[in-house]
Amino acid sequence: MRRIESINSQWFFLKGDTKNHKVPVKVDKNFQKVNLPHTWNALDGQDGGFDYYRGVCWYLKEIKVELKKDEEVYLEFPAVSMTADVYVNGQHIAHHEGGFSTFRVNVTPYINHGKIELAVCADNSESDKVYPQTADFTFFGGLYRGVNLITVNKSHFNLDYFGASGISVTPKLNDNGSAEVVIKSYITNSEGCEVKYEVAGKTAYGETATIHLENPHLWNGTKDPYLYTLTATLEKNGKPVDKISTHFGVRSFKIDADKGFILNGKSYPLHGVSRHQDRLDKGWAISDKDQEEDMKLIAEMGANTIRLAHYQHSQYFYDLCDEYGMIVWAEIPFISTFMSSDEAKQNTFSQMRELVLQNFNHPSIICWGIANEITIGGEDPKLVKNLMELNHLCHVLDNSRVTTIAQLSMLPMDSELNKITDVISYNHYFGWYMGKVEDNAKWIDEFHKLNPNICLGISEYGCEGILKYHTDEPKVQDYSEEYQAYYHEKMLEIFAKRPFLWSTYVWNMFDFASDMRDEGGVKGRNNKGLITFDRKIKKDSFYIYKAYWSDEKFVHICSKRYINRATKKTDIKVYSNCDEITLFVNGSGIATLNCDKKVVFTNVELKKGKNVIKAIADKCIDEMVINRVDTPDESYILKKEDKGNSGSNWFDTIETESTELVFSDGYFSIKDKLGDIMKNPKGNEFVTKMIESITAEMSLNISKGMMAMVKGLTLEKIFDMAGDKIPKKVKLWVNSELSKIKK
Ligand code: ADA
Repeated sequence: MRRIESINSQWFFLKGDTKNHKVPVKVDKNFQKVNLPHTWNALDGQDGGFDYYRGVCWYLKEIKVELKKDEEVYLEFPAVSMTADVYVNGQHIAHHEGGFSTFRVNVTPYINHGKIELAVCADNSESDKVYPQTADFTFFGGLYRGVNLITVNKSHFNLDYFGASGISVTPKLNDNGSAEVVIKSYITNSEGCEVKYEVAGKTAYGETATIHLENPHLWNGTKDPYLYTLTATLEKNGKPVDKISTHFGVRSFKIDADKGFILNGKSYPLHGVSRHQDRLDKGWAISDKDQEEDMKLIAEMGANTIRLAHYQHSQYFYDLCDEYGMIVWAEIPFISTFMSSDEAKQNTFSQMRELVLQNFNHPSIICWGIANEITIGGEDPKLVKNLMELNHLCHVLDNSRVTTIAQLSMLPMDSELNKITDVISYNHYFGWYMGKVEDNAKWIDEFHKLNPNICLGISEYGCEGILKYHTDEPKVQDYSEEYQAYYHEKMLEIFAKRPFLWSTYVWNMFDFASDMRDEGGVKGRNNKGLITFDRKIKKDSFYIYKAYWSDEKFVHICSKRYINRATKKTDIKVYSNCDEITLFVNGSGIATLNCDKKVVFTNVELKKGKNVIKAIADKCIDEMVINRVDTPDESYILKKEDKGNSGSNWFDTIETESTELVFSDGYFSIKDKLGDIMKNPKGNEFVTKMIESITAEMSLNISKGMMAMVKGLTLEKIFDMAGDKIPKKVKLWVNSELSKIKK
């Protein structure tokens, strides 16, 4: 019978490559001892500067293998970032591209005197054929999900097919409420073998079998995530030689352009969050306990769906989603930068094949996401073809789920790209990168009117919230905890009135590492999380979601970290799912107000010095301390230098005589891609200075990495994205300056 052993302790790790990329056979002083899961970027991948080590590293281990008669042994890699080469006893035996999926290698032929000398070369350097190419997150390198040794009989459930489990289960719910469970298993060395399935007291035989469930207990989202366990036993000449089991759930779903998401025949509005798999000081090398903590926090808030962005997450997390009843959007990292080569296209196919085949049995997963903001660099016909083929592949591999895509906010509403996948979604940041939060409502309504038959979701929305910044007057891009909370209040109001949206996903549940970033005085981090990177602090915005989505009673006083206030009176905002809240200030009850998710006690008087504020509802209580001071506490306001604002009024200094955009052959214009202009030395000089001035004027920090992401865009598109923040005269001036530079 199969034995699975995790071989995570006592590896030898070499940061960097060997001379001439020679496979290391001996451990020398340059190696260090590490345990898996491991990444070499745990610290440099989160500290900013876009300078984390991206390259080759080596992992060595001697593994003792004891095989009984008729046994074989596999190494299982649940993920190696980003590409892997596996060597045994110095011989190259496997190559894998893509940093998020499982692959296995049969190492039986290489056993030498009861052991194998294993060397794994992991490489997260920039690649022109493996996705992701560029994206707003750190690509942590390493054996970050550990390694397993699987010993099996020569006859076994297949381990060689795209990392899949060797068994697929497709439950189909009939109209009369009964279900057929179609099971397929894949056997290696099947002569003389028979497969026996057992589930819910029923037994069936054959590589393919169907089990009828007369009255199935449904997997019904967070309300009742009931899971069946199917056991498959492989018998050879009447004796069991291999055994595996898998969970599955019986459910049906539909997505309707008007009614939204329907689970098991009933409306089930999807509201949730996106999750990245990293955390503070660990990068992607996280533990099962870390994953459980993530899930508990998401469940506490009352989300019922998770977009597992932007790549395949660990099996353990999909299992947790099944158990908690989360509806899951699973995707591959076909993100931001399109690579037009055939090799790169094949990589999208292989990552998708692995995602679908490895995760086929999870009832939580309802859609395969084929790409994210992939039109940043424009709409190349080759890109359209790649997307269509990828979409087709998903349907060939799995006709029980739908396909989706996360579109760039700027993608025109009538784009052909909205007709490829079964359902679509848009990433929108109105109220953060551009425009006002209210613009989201306008955009959604217009889209729905124009495309009444397209199922629309919002795959990303969010804004930064940094715990040290506070204000009484929240404004776009002030990075305060208060603006973030206000923004999410508005988004929830907008969604509540638009039940046709098939799903909505906050970007993001947790702050995450993006070494290229430098925003709001925090280097290397995207601060759009509702919870901090270390998972320790729930920001105010977490609680407005809890008020909308959770039945677990609570009260939460907002702006608790805004301790020092220089006003005699202040407003106290409370988020709660209780109906009535009483506020106490320094021991006296000052008012009891009705609460509908949120209530504001206005003009609450503060005495000098310490004030204790309590909010009470039913059995719930929350407390805060405000310190009334004489002068405003400057530390609550983001400093101009941290924003990258030079204080210049550069826009005012621009003078141009052009009154219209002129384009001449052989000369640059704003219709050229940023990257192309920058390849020309004069163009590069002009554009670099121009971008520096514009970003300073607009209080933005744009790092090298961010530049890399937009280099495929024309300047015209970049200006469009900035909307009316960049005056027309600036566009005219930039175009006329470019028109003086010969191509
Ligand atoms: C994009 C992208 C995300 C995310 C976001 C942001 O929409 O899809 O990966 O990082 O931008 O925060 O700007």
